[in-house]
Amino acid sequence: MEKKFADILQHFDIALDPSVYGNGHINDTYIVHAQPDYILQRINKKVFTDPPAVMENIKGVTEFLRKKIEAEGGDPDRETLNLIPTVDGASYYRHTDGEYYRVYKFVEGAKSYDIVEDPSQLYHAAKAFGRFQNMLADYPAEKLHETIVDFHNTRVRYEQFKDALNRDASGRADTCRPEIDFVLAREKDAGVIVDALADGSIPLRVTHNDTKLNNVLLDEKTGEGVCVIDLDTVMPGSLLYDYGDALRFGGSSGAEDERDLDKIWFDTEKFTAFTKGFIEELPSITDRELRLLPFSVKLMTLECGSRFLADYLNGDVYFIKTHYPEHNLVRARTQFKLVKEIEDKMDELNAIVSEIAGR
Ligand code: ADP
Ligand code: GN1
Ligand code: MG
Repeated sequence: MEKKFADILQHFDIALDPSVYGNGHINDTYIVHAQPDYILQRINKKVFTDPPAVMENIKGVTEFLRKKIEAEGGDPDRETLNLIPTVDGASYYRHTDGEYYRVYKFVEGAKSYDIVEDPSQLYHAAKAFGRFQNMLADYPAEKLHETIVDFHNTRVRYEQFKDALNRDASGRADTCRPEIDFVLAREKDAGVIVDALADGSIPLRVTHNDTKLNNVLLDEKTGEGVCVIDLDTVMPGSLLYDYGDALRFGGSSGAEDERDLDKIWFDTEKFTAFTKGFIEELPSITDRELRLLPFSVKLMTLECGSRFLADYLNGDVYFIKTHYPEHNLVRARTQFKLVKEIEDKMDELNAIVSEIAGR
């Protein structure tokens, strides 16, 4: 084993070899095969500039969830992430390399998916995200650090995109004029959800904020949702962020980085499955939130595409896990294709929501 990992794991009282694991864009994840297995993660401190604050949130949230799951007769070792403390009782270890490491129990018998194989996966993912939000409904929001400021503030995101365009640090703007114009033409959408939160017409809730399908583990046998993971961005937000972001990813016919745009469309069957599961678990959803559900999918998809495009213009400094030079541009293109599709299908999507909700 590389000496560094041996040093780090010894602080968690683990003496085994880790190997690279998973397909997250942000942290570096390793699996440690043991009895039981563990997940070791290096926190991306460029993205999360205050890792101790991230860990305080995760410790608070996972302990809170554990108690709720125990009270409901669930299995707290599988239905929430569980941090393994260091031998000193801390929730993370800061190595002499200046990096922050954490260890979780590996959730056994469950899997995350990078591509939706069947709409029923979305139904089960939606129920898991809905339950997650329900369980955190009475979490003291004031205890949460804002781990990435303005994470889903789409107006700020729009300004960040324009800054990236004006700087054009990579000199790539000329290679993506149609994509740039696509974002600029949609400025008016940026304020819709932030304004509704600000004027109180939709409630502020404790939300996950990064609900892509590979951030929920589904049971390998039953297909049911087991555990919501990737809790770095749990913060106060809107239910629409979680719903919209999940369908941005899960409602697509293909991979986030599919190069052939003919293979990318927005799948109403997947939309229906997710919407059904989400509303079943969150009957308290307000009328205003309900009316904004389809729009939120468009806006979260536009936000994500703008972030990929801004990062392409910035020279791949945030989404650094690229496999070829245009990778972030390719990712942006799939998002914009989906935005266009969602715009074209908006009436149909609104009708599906009304039908499912019965209001
Ligand atoms: P990132 O922030 O980089 O997306 P994640 O926390 O989502 O990192 O972890 C990356 C992947 O590792 C997940 O998509 C999942 O497949 C796997 N994973 C993470 N934590 C666990 C866990 N406790 N048990 C099983 N698999 C996990
Ligand atoms: C990142 O960490 P991961 O891979 O689950 C990103 C999300 C994006 C997503 C796009 C903290 O999610 O906001 O929507 O990539 N997470 C962060 O795939 O920026
Ligand atoms: Mg993840």
